[in-house]
Amino acid sequence: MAALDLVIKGGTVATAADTFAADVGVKDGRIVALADELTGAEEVVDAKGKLVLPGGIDSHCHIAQTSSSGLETADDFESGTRSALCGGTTTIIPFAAQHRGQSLRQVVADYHARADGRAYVDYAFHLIISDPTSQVLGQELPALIKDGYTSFKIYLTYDALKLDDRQVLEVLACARAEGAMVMVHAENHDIIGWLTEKLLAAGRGAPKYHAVAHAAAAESEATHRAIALSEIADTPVLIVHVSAREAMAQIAAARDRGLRIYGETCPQYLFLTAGDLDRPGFEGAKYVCSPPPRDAANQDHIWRGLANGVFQVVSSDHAPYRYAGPDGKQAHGAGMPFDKVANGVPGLEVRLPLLFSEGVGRGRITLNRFVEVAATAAARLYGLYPRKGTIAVGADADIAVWDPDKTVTIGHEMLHDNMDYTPYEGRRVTGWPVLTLSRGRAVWRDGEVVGTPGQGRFLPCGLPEAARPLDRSVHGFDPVSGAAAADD
Ligand code: DUC
Ligand code: ZN
Ligand code: ZN
Repeated sequence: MAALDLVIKGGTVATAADTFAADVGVKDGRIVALADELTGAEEVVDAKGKLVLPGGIDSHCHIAQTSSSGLETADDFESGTRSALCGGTTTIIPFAAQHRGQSLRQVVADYHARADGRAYVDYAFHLIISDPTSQVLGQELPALIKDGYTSFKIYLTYDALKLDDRQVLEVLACARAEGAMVMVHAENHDIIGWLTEKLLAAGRGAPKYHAVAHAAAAESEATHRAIALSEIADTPVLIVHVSAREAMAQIAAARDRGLRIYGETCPQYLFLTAGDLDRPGFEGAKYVCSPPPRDAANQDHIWRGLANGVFQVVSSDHAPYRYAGPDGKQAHGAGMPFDKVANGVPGLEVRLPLLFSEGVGRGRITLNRFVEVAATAAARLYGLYPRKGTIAVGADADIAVWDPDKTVTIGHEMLHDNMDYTPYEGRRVTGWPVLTLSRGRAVWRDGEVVGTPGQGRFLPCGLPEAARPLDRSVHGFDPVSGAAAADD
């Protein structure tokens, strides 16, 4: 019997830290050897001229999710993970979303039922907490965190999801006590509501006004507030889907002060602008997402934040609502005002090719930084490292072999999700994975899906080091434990 199941031979391996020439040996779904020359494998993949990278982790995507307004996403665990693997992503972390009144335990069971037997690649769950009752925070959440659901998202906007500041503090206190990571959707609800009312009263309901209602100031105010609440509770937070310079500046300033504030951005803020919401007819609805894309100057700032470390992670925020159909952008009818248009854009499959092409290819970020924001950082932030997110002995053999010279013109018909459009139609990219392995099994090879639905497994997450409090009292009193602070 061969000592190795598979050797990836002659490629250039890149991790978040290093780039080096090595053969990669795989046995029983894990990486077991990295060496100049490996022999004795059942299968050999020739990776000469190719990059051998950790499979991507998409740590923010909406799959088989019921939105707060009752719409179902177009992608389920089969189509979502299929689309992911074709673009080199081997782990996804979607959401188990609580609606008010629901037991979190029941929500988790429900989302497992949606995923069971369907996924091509491995997955974990973040929780969405919209109803932080004493039962949820005192019992359900601590027990779920121990079971491997160690991150949750909270919202500062949307009627059905929004928490007030006091509720946020309670959630943060629970996260701190249990060691979980809190993700925050930071937009000021009342600013958006007020602007929306005024815009609609003035007859300005076209999709482009979505970007006016969701003003950059609404995002930066809420980001500032989330950071203040994080500091009060001494609990790190991760601000998701940051779109604009102003919110980015809040994160940078907090990090300069030594706070554990993390930032995520997404392809829509690097590649789209508010101008896309002004496409003819109702086409702009395809680009409605929150926060909205801004302008070219903001794109430049976001790229800089990626290069200089303000942002730790790039996720797709894949929120797939078709343009047509009963659960799509026009669910409330064609030409509906922007506040009735489902929020979100797809991007699971093209996240990494876009970022590689425009980031690494154009010298905006290094190859190692690409690996970090595409995979490694998410593994660390959400308690999956070092099993996922790197190429190292002992890690799962989740690997994408990239042809850095392959050019592809993105078009909806070549993608593998269940959508009826892509916001990146016609965009030409250079660099695409030619082979994707999930725990050592090929799932994508030379442009064909070769995996099987159901081979992906649920990943319980550990407690992330990144979620640890600073234990730095600024108040002389610890409001979470009730104790006088050590330096009091
Ligand atoms: N927030 C998300 O994270 N995704 C889609 C829409 C939204 O508001
Ligand atoms: Zn959000
Ligand atoms: Zn999202």
